[in-house]
Amino acid sequence: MNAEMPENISVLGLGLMGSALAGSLLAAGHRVTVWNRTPAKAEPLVAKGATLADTPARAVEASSLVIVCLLDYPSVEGVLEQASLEGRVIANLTTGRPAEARETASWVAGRGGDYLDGGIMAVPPMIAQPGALILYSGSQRAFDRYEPALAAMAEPRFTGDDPGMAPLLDLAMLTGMYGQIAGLLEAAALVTSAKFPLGEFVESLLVPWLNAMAAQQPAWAAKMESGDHSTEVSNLEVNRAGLENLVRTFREQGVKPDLLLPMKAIVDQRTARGLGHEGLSGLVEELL
Ligand code: FVH
Repeated sequence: MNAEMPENISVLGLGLMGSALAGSLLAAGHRVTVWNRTPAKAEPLVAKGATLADTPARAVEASSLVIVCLLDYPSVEGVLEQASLEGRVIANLTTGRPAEARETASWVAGRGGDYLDGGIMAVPPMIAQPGALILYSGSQRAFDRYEPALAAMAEPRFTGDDPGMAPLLDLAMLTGMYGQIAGLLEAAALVTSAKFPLGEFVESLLVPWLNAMAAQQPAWAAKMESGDHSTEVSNLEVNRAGLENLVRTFREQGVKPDLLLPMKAIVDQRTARGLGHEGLSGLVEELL
């Protein structure tokens, strides 16, 4: 595939993710310069047409768009401080905290560069495949200029001019994922304790149930936004009794309910405040 507008793009960091990103840019027909602390990792990309820079300074000099994908933000600053950033767009796709993104954006601006922060919602094999998404925030001008090139890696979505927004949304999505994994782990332990075939439970019962529950989440979000936590379905009092039942069952089965206990505690807390008539959406108020 050839890019309609081939760009000069540099990629700093050729770990699993950086290599996948650089490979997708090459496959789309861009002129790609790469740099990595351990240069040997560049070999497969050089074989596909990438140019290897021997220093971060040379890599940044080669392109006006510089994609950075390193282990963490301290390594990003350690690498970028070796280069002149004047007139460059730095798209930092390293995972980090919103505060780190804002700090790095100011630091890059102080050195004459434009900054985009990115949150990659994909694992390396998903890069350039349907379903891969990268959230961006920071310089709208930089995003608009390079959106077609960024699209070679994954669907690019701009989320606002606060550089901290993309990493915050990235972490929020991971939070949803960890909640789901916590549920899977507890359910798997309970089912295993009863010697029911786990694969069958997950495939034929749990996944369809979770999909049905997930479909209700936009309606829950609307309730959280409006502050109207009334419900005609199952109020907190009903859920409090349900969780009590659940935790007792776990203990009777000899399984630890440790990942469920924080949920039970927050339901108990809100119910004790006389809000047992509300729906589960009201629990967000306890967290804010
Ligand atoms: N892999 C994944 O599934 C996730 C998906 C979501 C986003 N993450 C984030 O992407 C960043 C890089 O992850 P990665 O998978 O490429 O990680 P590694 O394969 O371990 O490569 C790390 C690269 O960072 C270089 N590096 C580490 N420390 C330094 C340093 N002090 N100075 C310069 N470079 C450094 C390392 O270089 P080398 O070890 O090859 O010499 C690799 O290029 C990360 O933020 C994930 O959270 C991936």
